[in-house]
Amino acid sequence: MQKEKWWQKAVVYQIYPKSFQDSDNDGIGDLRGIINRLKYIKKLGVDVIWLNPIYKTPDIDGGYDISDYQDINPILGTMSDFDELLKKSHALGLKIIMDLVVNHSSSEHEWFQKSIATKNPANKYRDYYIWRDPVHGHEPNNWGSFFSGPAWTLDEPSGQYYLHLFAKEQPDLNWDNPDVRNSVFDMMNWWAIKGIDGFRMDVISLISKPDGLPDAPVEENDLYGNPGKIVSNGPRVHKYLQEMNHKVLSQHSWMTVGETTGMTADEAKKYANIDGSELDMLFQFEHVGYDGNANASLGQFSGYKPRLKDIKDSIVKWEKAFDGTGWASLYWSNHDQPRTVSWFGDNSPQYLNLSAKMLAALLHFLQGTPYIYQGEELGMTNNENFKTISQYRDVESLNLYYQTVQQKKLSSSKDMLDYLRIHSRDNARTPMQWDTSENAGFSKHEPWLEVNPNYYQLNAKEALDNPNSIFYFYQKLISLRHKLPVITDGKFKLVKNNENDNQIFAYTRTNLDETLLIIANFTANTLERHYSVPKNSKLLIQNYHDDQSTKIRPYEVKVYQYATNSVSEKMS
Ligand code: ISL
Repeated sequence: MQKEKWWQKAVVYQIYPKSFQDSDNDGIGDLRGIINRLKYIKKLGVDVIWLNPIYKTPDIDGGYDISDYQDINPILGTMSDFDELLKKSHALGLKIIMDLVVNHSSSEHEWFQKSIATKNPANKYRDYYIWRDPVHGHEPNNWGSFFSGPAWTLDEPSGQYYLHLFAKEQPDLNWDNPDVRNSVFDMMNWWAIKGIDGFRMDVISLISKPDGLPDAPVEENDLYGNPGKIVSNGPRVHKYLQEMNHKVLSQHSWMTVGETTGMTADEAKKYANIDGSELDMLFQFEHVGYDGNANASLGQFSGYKPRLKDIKDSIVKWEKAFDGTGWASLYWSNHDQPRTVSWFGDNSPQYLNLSAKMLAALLHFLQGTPYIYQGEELGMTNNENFKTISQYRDVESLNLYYQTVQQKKLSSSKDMLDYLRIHSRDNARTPMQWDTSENAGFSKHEPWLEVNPNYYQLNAKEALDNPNSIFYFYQKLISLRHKLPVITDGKFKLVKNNENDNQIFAYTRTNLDETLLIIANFTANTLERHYSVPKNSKLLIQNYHDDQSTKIRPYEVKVYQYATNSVSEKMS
C-alpha cells in the first residue's frame, strides 16, 4: 500500500484568467481580479487552483502560445501581482498549479526568432524546432494542424518548412534536442523556486514525434492526415518524462497532471504510475468524446446528449485501469469543452439545478482528483446567444468556420454556426457571472468575449444567497471528500446489472469500514428501480428534499452511506 499523497484528497478549481474577474476595467480578466476573488474560491472549499496560461503571449490561442515562459502577460498583470497571488493563496491554504505549454512555444518566443533567423547549422536554435526540407516542392508530410490547414509552414528565406501541430504561430519544439529539454527543465525549476505547487502539462503526449515523421491516415472529407493518431505516445515520450521527473519533479512535493490526447489505458499507466516515475495523473478525453454523429468539418451535430452507456463504460474502464496502479483526474469540463450542464445535463429552467447537482455528485464520488471548471459550481451554461461568427474569439472555431464554410465550401454557414453554438470552446470562456450588475460584475468595460445573457438569473451572488444552490452542493461534496476516507481509498464497483442501464448510473465505493452507494438518474423521467440498501444506512447527500425509495425522479441523485459489514443485512 503506497502512502497517500496530498493531491489524492484534493479538489482543484480551474481558472481561465481572461474570463474570471477584471480588476482594471479593460474588459479582460486579470491576476488582481483573481486575488480579489480568493475568498470566494476558499468558501467553495477547494484545495488547489489551476491557472490557465498567464505568461507573456501574443494570445493567438488563449495564451497557449507563450513568448516568454518567465514573464507575465502584461494584460493580466505583473510578476509582483503573481507573487502576491501566490502568497495570498498560500496564506488561505490554497495551492497553485500553472499550465506548462512546452510541446510548442509562440513563434514570437526568442528561441523561435533565433531559429528562423538563419539556416546556418552553427545556429544552435535552429534545432530547437522541427525544420524539414520540402518533398517534391511540397510539405514534408501530409499532417494537418489540429486547428485546420497544413501542420507545416514554409519559411521562404531558408526554403524549409517548420512543424506546428496547432496554429502556425505555435511551432513545435524539438524534444529530441537535449538543449531544449534542459531549457525547459531550468525554466520549471525557476518556477519551483518561486514556490508554485505543480504543473498541468499541455498536450504532453505529443512531445516525442515518430521517427521519420511518416504520413498520417486521412479521414473522410479531410485534405490532411490526422497526426493525433500517430504522434501521441511517441517513441521517447516516457524517456523524456522520466528525465523531467529526475531533474525536476522528484525534487518537489508538487502535483502534476498531463493533458494527453489519444490515450489508452495501458499507455496511461506508464504516464501516471503510482510509483511516481513520471506524472501524478492525466487528463484523458474518452468520456467527453461521445458526440453522436458530430462531424466538425461538415458542421454536423447530433443535438442529442451523449448516451449514458458510453460515458459509463468509459468511466468504469478508467476507474478500473487505475485501481491500485495509478490515479485518475475527474472532470466534466474545462476551457476546451462545452459547459457541463448543457452537454451532459439539462439546462432548462426546470432541470438545471437538479441535473448540475446530479452530474457533480456522480463525478465527485469517483476515485481520483476532481477538477471544477470556473462557473461549473454555478451551473453556467453554453451561450445560446452566439449567433454570428463575429461573436467568436477562439482560433479553433474561427479557423474551422473560415476553412469549411468559405474556403472548402463543405458546410453552410448556418450548419457551422449551429455546430459552434454547441461545440465551440468559447462556450466555456464567456466571463464569469458574479452578479446582476453591468456585464455580470465581470468588468465595467465591454468584455473581450460576450457575457452569457442568462447572468440575470444565474450568478454567484444569487448562488451564495440561496441555500439550495449548486454552489453549496459542490461545497458539501468537497467537504465530504475531505472528511470521508472511503471517497479517496474505497474500491469502485458498478452495481449489479447496471452495466446496460442507459438511464441510471449506480455504483458503490467500499473500504473496510464503510460503503457508499451512488444512484444517479441521467434522464428527465421518473424511473422505478430496486436497489438493496441496508436498513441502517444514512442518506449522505441528495438533490431532492426527501427520499422516495424505489422511485428515482428526474435527474435525481442520492448517496447512501452504511457500514461495510452491514451488507449482509440488506433488504430489498
Ligand atoms: O480543444 C480541443 C478540441 O476542441 C482539443 O483538440 C485541444 O486542442 C487539445 O485537447 C489540446 O488542448 C490544449 O492545447 C491546445 C490549446 O489550444 C488548448 O486550449 C489546450 O487545452 C494547444 O496548446
